[in-house]
Amino acid sequence: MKISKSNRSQFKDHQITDESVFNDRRSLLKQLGFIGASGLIANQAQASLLDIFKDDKPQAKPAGTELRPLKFKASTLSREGLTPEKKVTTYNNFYEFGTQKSDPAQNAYQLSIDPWQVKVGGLCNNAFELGFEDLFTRYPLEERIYNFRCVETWSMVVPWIGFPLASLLKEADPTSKAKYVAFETLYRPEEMIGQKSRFAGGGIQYPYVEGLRLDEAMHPLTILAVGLYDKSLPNQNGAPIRLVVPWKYGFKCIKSIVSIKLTDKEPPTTWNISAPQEYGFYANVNPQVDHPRWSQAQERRLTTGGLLAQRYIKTAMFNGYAEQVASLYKGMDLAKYY
Ligand SMILES: Nc1nc2c(c(=O)[nH]1)N[C@H]1C(S)=C(S)[C@@H](COP(=O)(O)O)O[C@H]1N2
Ligand SMILES: [Mo]
Repeated sequence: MKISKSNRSQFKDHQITDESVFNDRRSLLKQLGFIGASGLIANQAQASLLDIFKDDKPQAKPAGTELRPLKFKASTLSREGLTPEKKVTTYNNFYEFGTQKSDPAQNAYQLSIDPWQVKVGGLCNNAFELGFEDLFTRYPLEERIYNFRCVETWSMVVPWIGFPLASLLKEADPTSKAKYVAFETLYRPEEMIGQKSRFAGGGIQYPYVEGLRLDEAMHPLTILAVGLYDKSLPNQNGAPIRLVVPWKYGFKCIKSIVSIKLTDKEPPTTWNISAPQEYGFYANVNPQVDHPRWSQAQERRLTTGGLLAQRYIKTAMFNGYAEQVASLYKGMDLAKYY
């Protein structure tokens, strides 16, 4: 997310070096207006074009992340078009383990997730705690196949396993004063190099914090995920429990949660603290409201595992979930409340 205009465009991450694909990619970049229609590329431009193909190689599954099969009710949606598991688990944003997409898969094995404790409290009648085992057994698990759209413009389709956040909040029984829900990630610098070193952690504030309005949190599409692709979450994807709000940009989906608190005030959120002009509290996916440094009109969908492992598609309002969630924002100026 710390992308400077000059040399780190959102199209930096490609896994392809094959020349035929390179040509394909060139025509795509041309369509997008990245290179001149003449097809002539100046040396410097060519160098930076080559640069955008170089990283993003899949990493080997790290030792130390023990995944377990989960019992869940399978989704009835088609599994066609899912982003491959390997991509989902090796191309990550989790700044606690470094700022490069490949860093979390390499470093997150250092996080110990069992035992784990999630505190649920604040403005509610029934504060409680969940231990590691509770995360997988307290509420019935179901699979949810969701579009996942990062504010940086890449996107995936992920088969999550989890339970509605509403199930947990109903158990907490919010008081009438509760208007928001505040979330917090684990703070454990001994195991998280990004928390230990400001440089490794990209200079953001830790612990990572996020928040939702109570009605957003209670919405049936909002889940707490404990798994993906039939198994418990790999550490790099936010083990043992993370938030998934499919109509919002990915940074709302806070990972490795230890605290869920009902509040009466809008909670501070990490990326909003870091760059308030760029990242708002709402962060609803909206192709009409551009990021100050790039357009949000389209996205790079990471698809099959082949050479052409991505394609550019139009970004949909509320990430394709407008029918279900647009009513939450009736009458709100979405350019102001971005
Ligand atoms: N604690 C924490 N949660 C986080 C982040 C992070 O850096 N730290 N990154 C966010 C961002 S920007 C995105 S896009 C998603 C990425 O989730 P994924 O790696 O499972 O695809 O996690 C979000 N949750
Ligand atoms: Mo993101």
